[in-house]
Amino acid sequence: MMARWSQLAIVSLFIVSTLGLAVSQPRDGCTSLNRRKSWYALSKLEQLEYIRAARCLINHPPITGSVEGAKNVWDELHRTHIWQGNYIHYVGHFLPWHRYLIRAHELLLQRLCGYNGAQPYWDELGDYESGSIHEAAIFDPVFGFGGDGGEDGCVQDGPFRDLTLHMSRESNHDNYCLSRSFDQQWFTWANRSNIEECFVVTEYNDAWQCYNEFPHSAGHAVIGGVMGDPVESSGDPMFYLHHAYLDRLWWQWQQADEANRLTAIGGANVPPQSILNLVGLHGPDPSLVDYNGDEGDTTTLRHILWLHGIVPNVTVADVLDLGGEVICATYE
Ligand SMILES: *[C@@H]1O[C@H](CO)[C@@H](O)[C@H](O)[C@H]1NC(C)=O
Ligand SMILES: *[C@@H]1O[C@H](CO)[C@@H](O)[C@H](O)[C@H]1NC(C)=O
Ligand SMILES: [Cu+2]
Repeated sequence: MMARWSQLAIVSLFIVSTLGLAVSQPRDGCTSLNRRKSWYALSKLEQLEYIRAARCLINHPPITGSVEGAKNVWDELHRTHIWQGNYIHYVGHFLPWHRYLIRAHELLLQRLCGYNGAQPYWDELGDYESGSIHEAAIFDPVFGFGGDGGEDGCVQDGPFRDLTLHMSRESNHDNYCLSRSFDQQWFTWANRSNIEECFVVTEYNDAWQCYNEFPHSAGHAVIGGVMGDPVESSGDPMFYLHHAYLDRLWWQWQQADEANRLTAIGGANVPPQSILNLVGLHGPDPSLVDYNGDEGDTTTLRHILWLHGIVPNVTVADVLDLGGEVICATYE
């Protein structure tokens, strides 16, 4: 099932020696950048504070009033990813949509839960190069997200071991545990050469597919369980640290040619049927096909990013500059 994540091999003969530094300047209406750091760059107190805020979302009453069955804000966030799961993946707006979802999550932590920090990311390359997924400190039961699933698949320890998920592909009234199934073999996908191959791709429409394939798939597949499901994966709090990591890679790519890549977009809006079949997704819900503001099956700057009213609608153009008003962030 993990192999489902692997698609569209992009092979490059180029290797670069440096991935560049992800630093951005605040622009427009963004006055104070959210400084997003590696989990491992946070102090122990900052780690505990993030976990407190993440747990707060799980205990916070729903805010939209429009997600049927939602018992808390976590359910609402989970649902927006599930509901649109068939057409925010394997499409040109894959990276922008997830960038905005990360921002929404960061804003909710700050506004609803008094979190003063920024969204951290999981340094997957660092953990891959230093050893086994089973040893990675980000899965610490106290200063991390708890570890692997047990015999029943459910996470056994840490701050999210009691997390009950209510949203699934089938229902808004489900009850299932946060599961994981660590599998070291997929961690190789997180390797440096896979990242370097994507970094040297010049066209956005090739680059997003490259990042999607191995750097993105690695984190989902190596954790497995809920994270191993393309649609339900956002039920695991690790999802946001994984996607922030991916977003940082994309931002590094954008920064390598800011003159062109702060407006670079493209790709299909509707995933090819062959991929939908392979990953177990189905075609777009007809009621939502026209939701995105594009005139045809190509993602443009006008494409609407919609998060179920959790945060206001924005367009792809609004999120391409990480230091702009909407995202207002930098990666360290
Ligand atoms: C990196 O992973 C790819 C598979 O995604 C593999 O083909 C390649 O050999 C790996 N490279 C290294 C240096 O481990
Ligand atoms: C946001 O976008 C969605 C999808 O296009 C649309 O259904 C909804 O009405 C929009 N919301 C607002 C407030 O414009
Ligand atoms: Cu996703």
